[in-house]
Amino acid sequence: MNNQIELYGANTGNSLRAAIALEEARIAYTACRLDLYAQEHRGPAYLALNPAGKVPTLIDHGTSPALVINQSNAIIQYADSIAPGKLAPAQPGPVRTRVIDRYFYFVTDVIAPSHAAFFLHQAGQDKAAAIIDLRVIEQLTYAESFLTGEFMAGEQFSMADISAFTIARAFRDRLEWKELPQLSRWFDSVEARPAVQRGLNAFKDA
Ligand SMILES: N[C@@H](CCC(=O)N[C@@H](CS)C(=O)NCC(=O)O)C(=O)O
Repeated sequence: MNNQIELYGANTGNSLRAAIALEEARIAYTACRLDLYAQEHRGPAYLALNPAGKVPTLIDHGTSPALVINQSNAIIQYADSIAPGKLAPAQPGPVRTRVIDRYFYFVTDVIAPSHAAFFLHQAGQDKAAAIIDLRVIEQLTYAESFLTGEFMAGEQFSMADISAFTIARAFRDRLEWKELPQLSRWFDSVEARPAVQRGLNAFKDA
């Protein structure tokens, strides 16, 4: 272990969201890649850290006892708490509140239903999954109206951009980009950020 923080994950939206947050917050960490196909997330060692057998999981060995976080969005909140000002304005106030507001829009109105559609699809309920996916696309399309500034919640990159980017990336082949000039501009600029690229590569196959 090189760093006091380890991030266990795989090449999935939830893991990448956590990795991008750590990169953008400039928090040193060691990425520990799990092979989901080989069921590494279902082995006893990992289940002891995350009994649900899901990725990601963050361990901070710098606390006593070591802190274990199992939710990607809680990892983003933790990154914000230990590196204030990088993922949202450090001071309470209207700008920070707008960041949180937009962040939760993507978490609850876009990412959560997309997970539900994924499970419906896996259960063979393709018609129901398609209805929810359509709703996800509508909600992403609506985000065009958020982009009156450079980023999702104004002029500063924030956790709202991280939650928005990972789900927009998952739906990139299904969005009408030509009708979404602001979203298109925003997506390209977020994707080009060095920290975002490092996060996207955190769990790539060796
Ligand atoms: N709410 C959790 C969801 C975690 C989750 O569902 N992870 C998926 C990958 S995106 C997973 O581990 N799937 C493997 C499995 O269920 O076997 C979070 O945001 O971290």
